[in-house]
Amino acid sequence: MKEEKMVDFQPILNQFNLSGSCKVRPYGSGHINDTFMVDDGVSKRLLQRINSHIFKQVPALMDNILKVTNALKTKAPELVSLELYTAKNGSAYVSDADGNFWRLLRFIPDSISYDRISDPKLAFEAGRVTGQFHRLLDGFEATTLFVTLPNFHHMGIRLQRFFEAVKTDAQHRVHAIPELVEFVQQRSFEYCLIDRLIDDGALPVRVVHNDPKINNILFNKADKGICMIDLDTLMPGCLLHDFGDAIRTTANNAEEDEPETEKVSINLQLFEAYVKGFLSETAAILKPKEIEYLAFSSQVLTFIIGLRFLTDYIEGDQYFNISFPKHNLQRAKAQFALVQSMENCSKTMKEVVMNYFR
Ligand code: ADP
Ligand code: GN1
Ligand code: MG
Repeated sequence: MKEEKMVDFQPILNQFNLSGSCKVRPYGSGHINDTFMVDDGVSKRLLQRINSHIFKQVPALMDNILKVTNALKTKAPELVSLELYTAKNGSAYVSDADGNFWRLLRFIPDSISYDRISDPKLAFEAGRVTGQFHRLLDGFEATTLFVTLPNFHHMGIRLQRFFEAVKTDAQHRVHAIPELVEFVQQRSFEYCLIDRLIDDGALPVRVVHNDPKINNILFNKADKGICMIDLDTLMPGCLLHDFGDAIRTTANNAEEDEPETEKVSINLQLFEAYVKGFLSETAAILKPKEIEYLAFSSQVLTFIIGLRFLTDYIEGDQYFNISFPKHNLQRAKAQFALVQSMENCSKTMKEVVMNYFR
């Protein structure tokens, strides 16, 4: 848990031409940045402190966001997408006296984000919005984007870091979790399959969001998906990473950090609805290997996020924002329970995808 120093918002707001009399309050439930709602009595905006421990190259990160949002606007001007305010210095971000970077976002009006859903209509919309993002950016030269977090979804490298953390065991936490270490060991070869396909050049390089969890999609009050937000991890990459990570949170019968792991399982109805929404936009652009491994990617991404939560727990909770001491451990257990459930349903999940193409 972070020890917070009080923020003096006045000098930051000044740099965006906003008066210090705005009301500012914490907003949202993201694990990485700090988000604040800024209300001047007329309009609402979102001010975000970009996590500089994680994002070392903020100018390049912001440039990625501008490139992609501009491309989306050009392709589909009628659609809503993330919009940044320009500061007095002409840039889309400013810094404060402590060297933190801040940006100001247009608050998309009447929008809602969910940490968890249970309505197939919302799952369909989440799939449709994510698929639309991929369809619109198909053909965008992804390699022009900066690689903000190298090897973000590289399983081999995540596993290596995990096993190093287990060996070092700096916080003396490993003795209590042998079954989790074994869970990882048993799957470490199988779940490197997407790495191997990428290394073999079997999957196209696309613009990938890399963090399309349900909380990073906005909906309107009529349950229509509006757009994807939280674009910090836009990078050249593999579409399977977006599909798999989205399923992890969209089609889970429980919360990401559910303490009672027996409640965690894949919801096949939500899975099917997401698949339908996603493929309604992407069926024509997907390559055969992407289709073949779409369902499997759900297992891989759930496993890798569980692995990251567990590594962070073992290393002493340096990365993800947590709300209580064993939060990362609880998250990892819940993710691994979901992996197990997906493994049990893997044949059905693949059939759901393949049925769409029959
Ligand atoms: P984090 O990286 O910490 O997850 P996000 O960019 O996802 O930060 O923002 C945190 C939350 O703020 C989101 O989950 C969403 O609820 C809300 N949010 C972010 N951007 C917007 C926006 N442009 N309009 C409305 N709500 C937003
Ligand atoms: C983080 O920022 P947020 O909460 O949307 C993380 C993702 C994880 C996710 C798990 C930059 O996403 O990779 O999947 O938590 N973002 C980063 O909930 O590491
Ligand atoms: Mg987020």
